[in-house]
Amino acid sequence: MQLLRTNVPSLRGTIQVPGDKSISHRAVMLGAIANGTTTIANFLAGEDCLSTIDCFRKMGVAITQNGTDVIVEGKGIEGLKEPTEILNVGNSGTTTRLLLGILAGCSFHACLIGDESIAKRPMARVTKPLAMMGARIDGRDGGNYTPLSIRGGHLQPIQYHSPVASAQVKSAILLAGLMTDGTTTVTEPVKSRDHTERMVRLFGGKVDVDALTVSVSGKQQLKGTNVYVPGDISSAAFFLVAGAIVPDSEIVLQNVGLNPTRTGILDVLQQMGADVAIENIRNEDTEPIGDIMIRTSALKATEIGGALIPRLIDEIPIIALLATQAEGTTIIKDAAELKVKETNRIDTVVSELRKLGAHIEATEDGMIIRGKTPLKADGVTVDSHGDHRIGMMLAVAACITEGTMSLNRPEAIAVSYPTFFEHLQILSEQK
Ligand code: SPQ
Repeated sequence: MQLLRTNVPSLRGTIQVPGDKSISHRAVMLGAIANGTTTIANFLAGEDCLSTIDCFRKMGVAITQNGTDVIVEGKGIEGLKEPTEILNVGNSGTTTRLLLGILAGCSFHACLIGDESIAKRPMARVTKPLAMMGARIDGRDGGNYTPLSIRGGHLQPIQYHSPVASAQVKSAILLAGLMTDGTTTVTEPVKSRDHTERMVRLFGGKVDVDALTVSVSGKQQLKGTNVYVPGDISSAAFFLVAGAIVPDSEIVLQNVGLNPTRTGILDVLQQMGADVAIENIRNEDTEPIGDIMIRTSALKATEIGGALIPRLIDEIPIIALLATQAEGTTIIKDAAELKVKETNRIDTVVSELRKLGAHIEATEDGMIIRGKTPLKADGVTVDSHGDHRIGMMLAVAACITEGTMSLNRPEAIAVSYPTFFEHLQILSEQK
């Protein structure tokens, strides 16, 4: 349990948020199946990405991690070894699903296990298409839940129409596709984040993209390379919202990843009238990076749905808080995927923000928030429910809350942003 700082007078200063979680996972995974050495700079040394490193070490890959610097000695696409231990994915959905894609192409047996939250997250969305390609996968509920066991190898390419816009589904199939003899394609209903596609190209591979369809051919040889991981826009989002709603604030976030499949939060801030500016855009051919400045401003409600949702899916908890401080009714729809994240994020956002007096209700595929509402707490205990994004949202909520409040299970935040409370402290100390 941690006492949170409430009623913060202002947040001012410049910080660099840690490296992008999605890109850090992929850099280790592609580094492991590439030939030769990969160096990764600004790696996210959060618990999720450390789980990915641990799983690949158990398959014989030499990986040196020194803070945010990582060196992966790639074994080539057929060089992974059958693990003698169970692979523990911890709290990480990305590790579980992308790893299954790679294991589907390996002619050996492996077992995967994770924490309590992972045990509730649906895996059939990847185990079904991977089984269609030829992998033998079993687990609870016919291979839908961990613990899972997989025996891969001899895969056939597929043409797969995914029922959900999910980068994890797309990536698992594309990674398996790299280990077939033909061309694998994945078509999504709406475009999801494209870090896997960009990173396969960075490792010298070929990926074709035609609107919502992505194709890879098998047996490509990937070459080890140098990867610089941009700051995580999903982590930056907490300070973007804090800068917009805490009085008298001005925050600069340097080196933030600006991949257009991830920048929905910036569109929403602009739609709601926030004072936000993007500067110094660079590195546009691989993963674009820039600096973002945000100041306190008056906000108006908005509607969020459709193709915007995959571009901000992980930011919805903090956007819900933002909406409590906007004039009018904000509607978030088409976001039923929130129910299968680390927690059911529709339920956890609504129940926790209500404890602070927010006018928020759950719908089948999102939420409705009426603002502007002053938040109040009288010794209230809020709960991350073991979900990093819920924990950080509540710590930002505390900054604009009158009274006193504590956070249960704050340790969940280390999954994606181990220095979150340090950064909050730095910004609240500057005048
Ligand atoms: O890795 P995990 O646990 O699934 O993490 C989350 C998060 O909030 O950090 C989701 F809970 O991010 C996912 C994201 O929601 C990371 C991700 C990726 O790196 O490919 C893609 C998204 O999931 P999905 O299911 O839409 O593909």
